[in-house]
Amino acid sequence: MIVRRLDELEGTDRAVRAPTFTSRRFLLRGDGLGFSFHDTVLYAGTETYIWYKHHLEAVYCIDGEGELEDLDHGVTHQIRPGTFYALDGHERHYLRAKTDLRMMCVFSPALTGAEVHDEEGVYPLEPIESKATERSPA
Ligand code: 9YT
Repeated sequence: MIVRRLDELEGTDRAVRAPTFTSRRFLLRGDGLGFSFHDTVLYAGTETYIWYKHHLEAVYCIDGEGELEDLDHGVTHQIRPGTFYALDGHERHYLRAKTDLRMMCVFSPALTGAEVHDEEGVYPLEPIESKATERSPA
């Protein structure tokens, strides 16, 4: 059994920060479950372009307001707490956060934690060196 707490991930390489979001990885490929599990917060007022070419992802919003633009199908969905979406077609999409948007995410196959995120349509990530709630200047 694996038991982890969010505050234990802070300051480790499981907590990463990008210009538009921070992501805390509870499970990665090395944990051996076959999927990864992430607690991601997209920062208020930001837009993130994402294309997971090699992974499937399921996402559940637990806090905040935003929108998801599905570029492959030309549809925009509102996101609020309780909204779930699954990228079962590797859809290219934008995530826009009106407020801080907290999303619980599952990836299959599991992310290793060492992906080059440019290939996935997001910016390079860096380990968080202090608290996960701190942000770099926009
Ligand atoms: C909302 C969303 O797509 N989060 C993805 C997690 C992120 N790519 C990570 O952990 O690096």
